[in-house]
Amino acid sequence: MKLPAPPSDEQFTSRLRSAAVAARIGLWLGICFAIAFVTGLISHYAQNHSQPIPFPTSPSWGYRVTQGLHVTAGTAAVPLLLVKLWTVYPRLFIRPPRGARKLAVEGLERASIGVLVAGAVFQLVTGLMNSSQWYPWGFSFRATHYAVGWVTIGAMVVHIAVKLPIIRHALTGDVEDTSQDRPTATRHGVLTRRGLLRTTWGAAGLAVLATAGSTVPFLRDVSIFGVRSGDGPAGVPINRSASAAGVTASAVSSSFMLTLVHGDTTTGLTRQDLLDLPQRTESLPIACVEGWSASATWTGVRMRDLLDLVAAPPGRDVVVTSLQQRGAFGVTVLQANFADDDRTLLALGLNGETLALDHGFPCRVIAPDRPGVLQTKWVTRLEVQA
Ligand SMILES: Nc1nc2c(c(=O)[nH]1)N[C@H]1C(S)=C(S)[C@@H](COP(=O)(O)O)O[C@H]1N2
Ligand SMILES: [Mo]
Repeated sequence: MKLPAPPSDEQFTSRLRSAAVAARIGLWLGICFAIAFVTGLISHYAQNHSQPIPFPTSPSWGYRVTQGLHVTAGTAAVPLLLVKLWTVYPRLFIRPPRGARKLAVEGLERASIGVLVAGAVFQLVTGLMNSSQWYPWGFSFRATHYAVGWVTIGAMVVHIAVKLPIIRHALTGDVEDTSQDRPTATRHGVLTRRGLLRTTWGAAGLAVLATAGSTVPFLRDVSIFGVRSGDGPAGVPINRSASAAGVTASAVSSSFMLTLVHGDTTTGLTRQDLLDLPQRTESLPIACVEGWSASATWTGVRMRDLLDLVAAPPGRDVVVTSLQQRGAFGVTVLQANFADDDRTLLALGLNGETLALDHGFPCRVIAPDRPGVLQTKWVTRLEVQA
């Protein structure tokens, strides 16, 4: 049996597959990846236990904006990447040059593009799967997405450097310019180059609208990708329910106690004890790493007031333990600057209602400018670190 021969680049004749088109889409793709990279670094840092430079607690909506941008930029990149790959993939089939040196240079360049494409596809696919809470893989999403982010950005910088002369020529010239096209790319189709670009911007714009809806309230109705943009108790979405976390029985148990620990000092508080302490109300968003966010008004005890009960000095990290036994979010670190911020609460109520079981009843952490994943629910123990 004879394998079919690979196509030759001459068989690809559409004049839409042009450097003039690829560079224009590539520019916006590059912008999206740069935004996703920078906001990704911020999110990764915000989730580190140890923060040599404290992550700021202001503005309270900072993480909401950076993480919303992260997921939106990634989603917008999906149609851009698909069209970009379509315009350039025939170049894969251009016959390799003769001569060892040229061949080596060409080989390296193609390898770097291979890394870039594989990395970009991996980031977009795992990112989208994560934001729809689908984790069929065995690896840590955060560590892998972070590492591949560096690799992808590195390969992107190499790619831009190598292609800079072509990019500059393409972007300063007219979109109809053909001077850098493959010789056979001359056939007119149903779309003009401008038409293809407009369609691509339209697709990216739709993707933005569809994701931004899970962050921007008035866009919520058009948000088909905003998986958890819908309602939960008190009008705030639920990330993981009490039953999924396996805490239903312990959370409603009459023997529930919040334990405060500082060195040798230990205090136990019931939910009624917490309600008897001075109550504060703060408007703070909950901003999930998966991109959705919601404004909310929380009522409860100021974290600093609780720490005062066990005579904890300022500047101490606090280890927060949840009733939740399984999963990675049962124990989190509330860094000192968050613990000491006046707006940080151990919330007992949400939007004027008693905190729902699924929102973390009997009590949960809510702090300004903090990744949702660290706003620990069903809190049972606060331990001040040395
Ligand atoms: N104990 C515990 N706390 C948790 C979680 C969890 O799975 N277990 N999920 C976190 C995540 S990822 C988010 S986004 C917020 C969501 O809070 P909500 O479900 O009240 O909206 O809770 C956080 N607190
Ligand atoms: Mo989350």
